[in-house]
Amino acid sequence: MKYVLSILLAAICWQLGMATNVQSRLFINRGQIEAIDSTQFAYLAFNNSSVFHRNNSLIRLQKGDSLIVKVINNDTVNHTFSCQGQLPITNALNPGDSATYRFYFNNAGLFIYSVSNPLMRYLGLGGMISVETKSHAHFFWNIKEHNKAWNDTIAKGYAVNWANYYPDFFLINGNSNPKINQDPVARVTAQVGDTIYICISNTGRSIHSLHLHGYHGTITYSSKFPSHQGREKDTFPLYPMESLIIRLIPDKPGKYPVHDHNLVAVTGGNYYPNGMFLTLLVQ
Ligand SMILES: [Cu+2]
Repeated sequence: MKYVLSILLAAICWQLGMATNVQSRLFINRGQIEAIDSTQFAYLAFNNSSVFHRNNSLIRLQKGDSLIVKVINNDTVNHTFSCQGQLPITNALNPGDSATYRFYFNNAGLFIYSVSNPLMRYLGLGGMISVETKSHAHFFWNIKEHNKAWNDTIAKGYAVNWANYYPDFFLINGNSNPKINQDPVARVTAQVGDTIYICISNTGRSIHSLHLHGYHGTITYSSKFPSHQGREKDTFPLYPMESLIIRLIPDKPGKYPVHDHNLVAVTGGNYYPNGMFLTLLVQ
């Protein structure tokens, strides 16, 4: 009965356009990921279970919803959760500890959740929260880059000199080319005339400049440069911890590449193609 009532209430709220509580669980997991040359290296990710997965969980809500997120530290070191657009969190979670946070976003947009230690973010801990107002199709690109050897060095607690940082492994939602195209959250598929939104967060340490072939898109949101809203372009630089939303209305069918215009980012080690390289499929 209670279950039926809560479904009914949710349905009524939805009908009235009322806010709901979105619940999410984020486990901080430690694991290893594999590069195209089969080397394995240390990685951290926020996943919705205690099983390590290389892609951080994506959280989506409608503007007005509150987000109730339980963070479980399944790692071997302390972490302090952080979330853009919210007050700083001060309590660290010891290994095995968990805490529940309630967030409310006053504005629609794209926000990065992470941890306060940038080294741990570098190791992979950074995901996206999408606060939406539109019902159109949304695609999500969580972009990161790594120096594979440095991941192991940092994971073991050794220091690195960021002045000498040369990344050699590039990911969108935890995948590099060609696997990005197998991820329906990342791979844009649309019909001519559709309105779609491409939501991009740079959770890495380098600037990435993504180039859409075949189409121009309009920036509808930039977390770092609000004045860029309304610009219509085909190349979109993203600074570390910046998020962008691009509205695209494809005017012709075809399969068009999207890639990082910094060409090292379409390789993995010395392998090409790899890295941040996918296609848009418009029919
Ligand atoms: Cu290009």
